[in-house]
Amino acid sequence: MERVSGKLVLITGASAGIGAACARLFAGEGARLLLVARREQRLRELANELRGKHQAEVLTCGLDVRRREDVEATLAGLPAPWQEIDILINNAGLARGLGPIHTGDPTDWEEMIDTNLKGLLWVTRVVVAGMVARRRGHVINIGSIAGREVYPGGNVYCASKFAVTALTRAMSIDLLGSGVRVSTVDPGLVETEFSRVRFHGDEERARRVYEGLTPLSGDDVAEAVLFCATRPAHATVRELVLTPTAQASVVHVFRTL
Ligand code: NDP
Ligand code: 8X3
Repeated sequence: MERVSGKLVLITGASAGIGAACARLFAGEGARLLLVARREQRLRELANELRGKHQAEVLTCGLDVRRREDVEATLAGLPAPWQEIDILINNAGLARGLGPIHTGDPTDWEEMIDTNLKGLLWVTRVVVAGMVARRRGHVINIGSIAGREVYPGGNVYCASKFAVTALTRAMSIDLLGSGVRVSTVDPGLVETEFSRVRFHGDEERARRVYEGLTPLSGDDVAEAVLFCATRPAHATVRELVLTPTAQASVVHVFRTL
């Protein structure tokens, strides 16, 4: 088994949900953490928690992954001990809206494509170049079952996550023999801030998404990410799909209401 102790792990979207859960789990395993998101105050609070609980080494960066120049400048400007990233967890992402294609808001569409697809590319381009030069590293994308199946109103969010699936597979081919591993963890329903963000702060509508079933937690997904990160060097988890037991597909969900 590979150990993550002492490894430098970059987590995008670490201020909430799955990203924050990954930060807590990897800190407990002794990893060094580079935490990225727009809400820097939240990152600082999380960093203080992890330093207190685990004596973790943590660096936080307020960064919007949609801004390519900022991504490049931030990563290029990291202090020397924080440059050599061992594991990149591409987690920053969001859904906006659930309307059909003819009434969808193009601003929402741009936000999803700019974050879930282009943001992932900007970060990956820089980080993977360093990994290839060092001949070691692991990219773990957080995709979704929405990147494998579509559902009503999922249109552009699904397209952005199908793109992540395509990129995971393409990167796996491009990086064959480079010493850099590529995995994707594709969850179903996870109760985080995701639905609140999707419905622009409508708490009641967000709550109903998880009504009548036990959804995954961010911690459940973090465990799957850690599993990918700890396989022995000769074994790579390519694609790991994790759903609540009450979910068989994007639309088949068993609810006790
Ligand atoms: P949350 O809303 O709880 O967390 C999303 C994280 O992404 C936040 O930390 C947010 O930080 C960050 N983020 C969003 N936009 C940007 C940006 N432009 N730049 C930097 N960081 C950004 O949702 P989840 O934890 O559920 O989502 C994490 C990932 O998991 C996403 O890629 C999502 O698509 C995926 N996923 C979620 C599922 C679910 O049911 N919840 C299921 C399958 C996949 P900040 O706002 O501070 O920038
Ligand atoms: C999030 C899961 O089914 O809400 O990627 O799209 S779903």
